[in-house]
Amino acid sequence: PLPLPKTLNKNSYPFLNEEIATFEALALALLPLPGKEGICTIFHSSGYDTQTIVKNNGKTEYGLFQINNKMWCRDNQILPSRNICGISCNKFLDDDLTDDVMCAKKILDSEGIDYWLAHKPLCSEKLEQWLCEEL
Ligand SMILES: [Ca+2]
Repeated sequence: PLPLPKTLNKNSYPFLNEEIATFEALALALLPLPGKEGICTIFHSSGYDTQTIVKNNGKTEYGLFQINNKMWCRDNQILPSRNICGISCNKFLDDDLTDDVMCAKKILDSEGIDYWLAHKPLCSEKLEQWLCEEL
């Protein structure tokens, strides 16, 4: 599991269990957004499952952050990849999130939060629905 960053005060999230608190910490560490939007975006992208692989429009997206093989990582598909993160896509399916977070930060810097298509419709405009699920 990812260590909690120093800035996270777990007492602020008494309703979150250990696992969710870790993802909340991850979202806080990763996304330049309030934590709930970040964790909501990750949930709707991969369901918190690091083994998620989705084929989408000729691209394949890997792992927790659904990082694609067209721009960011390289897999054994025929399509050439720009492989901006310089990494094998399989590295986004393991339990070590360090490389995932590094690549996701590059994506954020380059494309912004809109890379994650779930963010706008589900975690920005309709964030209240997400908050309700925790009651
Ligand atoms: Ca990894």
